[in-house]
Amino acid sequence: MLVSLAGLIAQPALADTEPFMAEGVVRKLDPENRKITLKHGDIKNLNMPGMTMVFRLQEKVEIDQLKPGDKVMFHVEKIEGAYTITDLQAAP
Ligand SMILES: [Cu+2]
Repeated sequence: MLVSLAGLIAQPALADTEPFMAEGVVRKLDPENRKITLKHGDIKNLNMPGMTMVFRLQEKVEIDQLKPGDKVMFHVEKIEGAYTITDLQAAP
């Protein structure tokens, strides 16, 4: 009883509902084309290993405060065939 309860609590209950935030470092900013190049860690919701690549930015995502070298946390989804960042925050 206690063991199974502990097992339940240990499960990442929010994993299916909370968007996965990947880690990244800004390499290049292209605000005119709404694109950003990031060196990123594992993106678990896309089964993507770490690499450096270009992402599209959803309209609401602001990058005005960013500069190359900044660490960020971000959520990306494949939208209309393009890897699109839907949420991006400066990493603590
Ligand atoms: Cu990638």
